[in-house]
Amino acid sequence: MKRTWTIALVLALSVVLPFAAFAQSYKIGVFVPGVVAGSPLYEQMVAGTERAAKEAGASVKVIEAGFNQGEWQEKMTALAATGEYDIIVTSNPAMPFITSEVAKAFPKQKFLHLDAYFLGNPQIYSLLYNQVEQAYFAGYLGGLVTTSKMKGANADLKAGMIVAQEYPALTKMMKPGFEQGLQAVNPKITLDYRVIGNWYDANKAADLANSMIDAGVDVILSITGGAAQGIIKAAKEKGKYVLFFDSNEYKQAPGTIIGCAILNQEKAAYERVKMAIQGTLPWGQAEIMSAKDGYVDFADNDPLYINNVPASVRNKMAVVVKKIRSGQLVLQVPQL
Ligand code: RBF
Repeated sequence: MKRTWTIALVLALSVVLPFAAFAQSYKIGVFVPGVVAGSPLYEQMVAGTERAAKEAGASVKVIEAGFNQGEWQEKMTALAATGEYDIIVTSNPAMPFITSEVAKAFPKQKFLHLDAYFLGNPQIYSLLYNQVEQAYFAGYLGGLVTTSKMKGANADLKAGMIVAQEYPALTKMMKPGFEQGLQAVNPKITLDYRVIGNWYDANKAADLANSMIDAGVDVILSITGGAAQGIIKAAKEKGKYVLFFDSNEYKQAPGTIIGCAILNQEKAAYERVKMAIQGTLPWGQAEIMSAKDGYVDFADNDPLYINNVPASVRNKMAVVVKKIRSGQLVLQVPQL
């Protein structure tokens, strides 16, 4: 009798254990090129990865590589060298240039890239967003605001854009997309464009914002990670407006942040990590996601948008948002 029970127990365990062991053993490393807090796309990457991992019983370790970009390759190499992670998830357009080098030394290591484009390496999968469309959303609203009778708007036809750093996705997609959106409202609108030089200096960002505002800018697009706090502060003090990028952040400064052009990176991270765990992610491929795919959007159903932006502006914005969301107006992603 005792023996029968032992055999039954061993049999039962031999069925259950391999599954538990499989799920437990799937390990994900998240390499954050910067810091998570204040960087909307990194926050979304971590949230989406953790959601997928939790569902599958996989583990996640988040490594913040900090702002010294010269150290990233060494830190990525060290992470891959542990051999512990089934996949390393990361985000930003510069990362494939690092991982494609690291991959040579660790041929079994897989790298899942969000917000990047790199085709043809079987160790690498990447997903890029159509940021021409994302920036066009911001530009069109910026154009409507600077030509409006809103309280903070003046007679000058000037919009601002403050960025942390220049890189091809920014100079070839975001800046032209923003300018096209502005000029679709009124071709006389000019752009005051400034570069901070890093992703954290909120004081310098505030100085740049103040100097723009003093020169007649009434609405500023910020693509500055953690430094955005300085722009928000300057705009709030002077009664001007901020357009935000990547996440819905109206609540940070209601009435000052009056438009959020967003990316659904949380969803992309969740879906792609889930596919990697299930073994269905197409390694070697690079995908581009646009507004009509649901990964690029404008946050227009938030009460903090509806209540702080007059209907006359929102109605005109809605026409363009509908066209881009439906794919009736498609803005092409250039060769980066
Ligand atoms: N975005 C952030 O929010 N925080 C960062 O620290 C950050 N670092 C970046 C570093 C490099 C080298 C590059 C190319 C981009 C970085 N981004 C960062 C920008 C991010 O990938 C994305 O382009 C913007 O957030 C606009 O969607």
